[in-house]
Amino acid sequence: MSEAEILFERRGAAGIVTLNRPKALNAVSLAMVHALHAQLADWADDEAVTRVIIKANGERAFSAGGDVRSLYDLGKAGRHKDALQFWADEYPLDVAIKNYRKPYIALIDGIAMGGGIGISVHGSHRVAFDRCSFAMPEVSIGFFPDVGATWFLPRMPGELGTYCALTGERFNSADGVAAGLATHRVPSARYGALVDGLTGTVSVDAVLSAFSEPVEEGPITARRAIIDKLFAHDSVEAILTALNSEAASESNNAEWAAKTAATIRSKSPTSLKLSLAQVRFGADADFETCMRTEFRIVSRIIHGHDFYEGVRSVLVDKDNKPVWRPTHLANVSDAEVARHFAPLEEGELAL
Ligand code: QUE
Repeated sequence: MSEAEILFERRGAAGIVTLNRPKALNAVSLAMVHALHAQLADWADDEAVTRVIIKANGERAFSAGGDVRSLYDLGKAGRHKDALQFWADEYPLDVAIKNYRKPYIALIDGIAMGGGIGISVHGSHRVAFDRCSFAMPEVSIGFFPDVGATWFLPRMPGELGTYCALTGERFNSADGVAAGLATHRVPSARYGALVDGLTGTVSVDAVLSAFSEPVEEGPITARRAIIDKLFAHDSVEAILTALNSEAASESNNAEWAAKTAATIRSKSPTSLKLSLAQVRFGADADFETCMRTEFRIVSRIIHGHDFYEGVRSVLVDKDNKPVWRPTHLANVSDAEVARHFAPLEEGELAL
């Protein structure tokens, strides 16, 4: 690494990880995946370290996801195997965090999307500060909600996970706690004091309880009843039909339903159908099955069209005018969805 993209230090009883790529919104690179996984393994066996804290440098982001632009370049250059290595190494890191035997505390005070959620939400403790903005926006870039979303989305209350996957909408700190993305809510003014508290020997739960504040109702949670009703369907088309009829009604959710339907219609049809299938599949699957399934999906998606078109429109040309292929939901067959979930001929995810 040229400048260290990720920093490690021990302070008191804590191993502290600091994401240090603020100009790239701390997007997770392959080097960061390797360094973090190795450091977690070291600290697991280090008796002086009783807890791990992960935080980020920069004002705007905890972590805006994976290094999607590099993966786009590799795929475009025909180097699919090299691209796949990123996810082959990232997903086992997410598993290691989920199975970590010491408290793993993510301090989130900014954007946490995609891969950034992967290195936070699977930890035992996740603190949402004032500037928190959680999202799984992969349907916007022709990708799919990965890093364990197959596991955590169906475990959100009601249909919040389905809503999160299909709209890519941002959850603020209040909605993040309600959805289970975060476990605690702490004001940003107390960030430094919380870090100091967590480096001592007082138990992590006791420190977090002392700093935590009650959570108000967030804008998404305020729509829980209608989200649960309209997003319960098992096809994207049926969800859109339900949103459209709500939009045509006299209800005070009509305007919201129209906007939400328009948001979903702008996303990759293939990504939408994959996402809904993941959320339904993951409800009854264990974590490692979910991660293996995601590796199957990504192994197919990098040979498709929409990932490149999505990244082009959002991150390369920034015209936000993707031309998806297929263009319409009706042209994404069940067989095409099933093909993404099917066992790999070779090279299943090694866990
Ligand atoms: C949807 C996404 C991502 C996104 C934008 C979307 C995503 C991602 C990034 C991103 C942002 C800034 C960076 C970077 C990546 O943006 O997954 O490297 O510097 O990683 O609409 O899924």
